[in-house]
Amino acid sequence: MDGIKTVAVVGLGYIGLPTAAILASQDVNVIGVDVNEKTVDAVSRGEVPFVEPDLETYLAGAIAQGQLRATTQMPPADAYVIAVPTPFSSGHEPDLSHIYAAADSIATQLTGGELIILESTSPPGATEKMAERVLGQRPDLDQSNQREVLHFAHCPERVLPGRVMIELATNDRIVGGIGEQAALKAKALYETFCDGEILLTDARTAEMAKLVENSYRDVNIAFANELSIISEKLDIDVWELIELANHHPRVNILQPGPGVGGHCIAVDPWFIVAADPDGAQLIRKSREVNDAKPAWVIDNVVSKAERFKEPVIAALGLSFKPDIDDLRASPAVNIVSELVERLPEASVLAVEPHIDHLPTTLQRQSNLELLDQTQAFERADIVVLLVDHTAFKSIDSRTLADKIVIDTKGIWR
Ligand code: SAJ
Repeated sequence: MDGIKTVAVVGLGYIGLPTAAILASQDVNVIGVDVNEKTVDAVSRGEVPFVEPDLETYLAGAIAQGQLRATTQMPPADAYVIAVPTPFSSGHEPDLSHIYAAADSIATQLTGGELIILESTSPPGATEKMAERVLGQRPDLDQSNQREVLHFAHCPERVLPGRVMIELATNDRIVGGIGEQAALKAKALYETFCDGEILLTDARTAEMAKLVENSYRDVNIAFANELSIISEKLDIDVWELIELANHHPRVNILQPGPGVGGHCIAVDPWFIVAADPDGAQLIRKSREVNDAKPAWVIDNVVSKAERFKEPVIAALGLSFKPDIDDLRASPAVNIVSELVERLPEASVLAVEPHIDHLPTTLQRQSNLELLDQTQAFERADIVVLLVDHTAFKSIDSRTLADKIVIDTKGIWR
């Protein structure tokens, strides 16, 4: 594979760790790098610090066979895959500090000829900026007018949490090189484990493609969320409405919910807005529509709670989407947090089968408990369904008969 024997995967999170594990399952020597010692220790023991089907099997095999090791120190390697977070600042501007920190650390190890791939979701131009930064620190390796001495590429990840190990192997992959040689080298690396088509382009287009995919989904969820608000006013069942409209051969409306969460779809569209604030009208508005949905749910619950002196509210689900334990940027967490603030006389009973303790953001609230479904249903006056976990779908409708039900995902219709 084009002289690539050792790959350092920088950032052992939800994307970096699965990528490191799948690369190690091929004939590649992989070094996982993370600034967090606890993560490195867990990975070294073959433990996955989060829930992702099949990942533990891959990881345990790779560690046992000596194909993968983890460290906090940036090593020399033939290729680097950077998968660090790219959050946005309070003003919705992309924060590239983790990418720059990784690039600075990589720059110290380079000898020439290495491939440096940025996988982190990034605003257009980020890979070029990263390359400039590395070359700025290593002018000895900057021979841009002659041949490519270092190779830079952007290869956005597009895997769905919960299906990561399958989608890493089967999804088509966009590879954007700074120069054709970089793109071809990166393609050869991904071909070791990816059976999907590998599509070559330049780095800027690859960056934008990733942002566009998630914005497409965000805009379409915003459409569904707007329909749910309009339908409520018009006394129409939005779930039936969408199901009927989707029978049209060219209509495919997504599902409304309590808001859009996670670290991708609720973040990436802002990178396009930041890149062209005047042009990105629809993309910005969709973000605003989706971000406003939790407040709409909260107002609904608060108005239903008014008839009780000391309402007991069961909140079903805390994760940002079904059947995972990931609570980051979850609209359900925000809704529960706001409900306990706004209704101090209420008891809020959170039910989340995928966790065994409340996140720190919720722990201090005295009128909030984490309970199992049966205990919560025994006490609840109001049941608000926030996540369509499979476990909730089989709830017997008779247990809901004497409760006020607010079903934000339409699973009990
Ligand atoms: N959601 C709805 N209605 C829907 C679909 C989703 O309200 O019809 C909500 C979910 O409940 C969740 C949020 O949207 O709160 C995002 O969930 P998701 O399943 O749409 O997406 P993510 O964030 O788990 O993963 C997305 C995927 N992107 C696309 O489908 C275009 C995934 O392929 C990307 O790799 C990932 O973002 C990423 O890392 O960027």
